[in-house]
Amino acid sequence: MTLTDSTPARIAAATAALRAQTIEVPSWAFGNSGTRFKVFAQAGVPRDPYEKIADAGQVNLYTGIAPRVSLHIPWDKVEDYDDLARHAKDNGVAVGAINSNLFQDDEYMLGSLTHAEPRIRAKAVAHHLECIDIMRATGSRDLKIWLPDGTNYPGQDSIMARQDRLAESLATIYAALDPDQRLILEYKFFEPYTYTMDIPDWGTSLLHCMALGERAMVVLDTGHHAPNTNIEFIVAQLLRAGRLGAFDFNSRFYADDDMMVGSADPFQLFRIMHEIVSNGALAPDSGVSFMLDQNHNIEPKIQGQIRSIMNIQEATAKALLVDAEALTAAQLSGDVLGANGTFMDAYNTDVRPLLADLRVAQGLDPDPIVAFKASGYAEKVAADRIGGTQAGWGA
Ligand code: PSV
Ligand code: MN
Repeated sequence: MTLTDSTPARIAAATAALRAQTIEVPSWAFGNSGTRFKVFAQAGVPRDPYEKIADAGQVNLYTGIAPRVSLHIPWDKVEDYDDLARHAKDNGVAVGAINSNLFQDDEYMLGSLTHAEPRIRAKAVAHHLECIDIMRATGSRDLKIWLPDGTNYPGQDSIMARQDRLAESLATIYAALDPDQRLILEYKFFEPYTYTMDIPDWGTSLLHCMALGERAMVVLDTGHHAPNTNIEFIVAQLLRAGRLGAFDFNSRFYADDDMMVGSADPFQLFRIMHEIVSNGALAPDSGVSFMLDQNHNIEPKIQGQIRSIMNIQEATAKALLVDAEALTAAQLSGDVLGANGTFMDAYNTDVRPLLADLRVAQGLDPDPIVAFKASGYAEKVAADRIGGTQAGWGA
């Protein structure tokens, strides 16, 4: 199918929805990254949160749809958060979700929010109270928690007692939030622990969120499922429950690979965006925050973020071009092949001209990567950012 097969009305509606779409980028994507074997250093990588935010500003400058940057605490700790928020504004962006960190402290080896020792649980809770203060200073809405806790051996700890401790810790954190702030809770089925993870799946996250209250929502990281999991089914379930708070978008082949969104399986990304679009969750006030969570190991950082954003835009545009009436009619009449054909027609449409036109209409270059490369920013920061310590995964 080509674009000309879509009605002008559908194209106009798709364009309007694409104009309103926003995607949040993670500060940690701009630092050096790698695997547990090697972290590769790249020229021009930021040395502090200010430089990370400046790089995030570049992503927004060329795509026009990345107006927020998520921070990770303590990696992005600064003296003056009002000043950091001002710096973000000067760079055309705002502070997005504040991510807590429970995975880099020796005392958390056997757990943080679930630890058997009350003193260590209190320390982990206190870290979140600090994150909430940072949210107040930066104007951030979402406290994002990924819980790395778990066990490696059967019998190592009580599965039930850990859930009870977790529920109590989360309730204390939730109670400290302001009325306009949310707690968004991520799940992951394995890693760093191998036998149990304390929040391994969307069901566990959802149960905790429901016990906490309305402003607790689930975060779906696309890399955090077993191979072949039907992620769009989970998206539909969470939307139905009104508890899909955010995505951490990335792509994976084998494990939690954290690669560019849509690079491994663009069709899966389209299927996810179809659930979003067809259930009205693309609207800016839907409560679903679209975030990236990636670490670029071998590709240039800023371009990697731009590519991911373009991939999400393409999947979204295709989902917006689905002939919803024809699809519903085929579904209701039991026309299996017709329904699937309508779905695939949209997926197989080349939407790149539509997105290029949209960018031009917004005063942007039709190709954000070409424009970024031509700007000379990468060469400039490589020359300027000499000395100091480059930010890396974990700093
Ligand atoms: C954990 O794998 C995770 O997806 C969480 O979102 C963390 O905060 C992030 O990665 C850190 O890279
Ligand atoms: Mn994540």
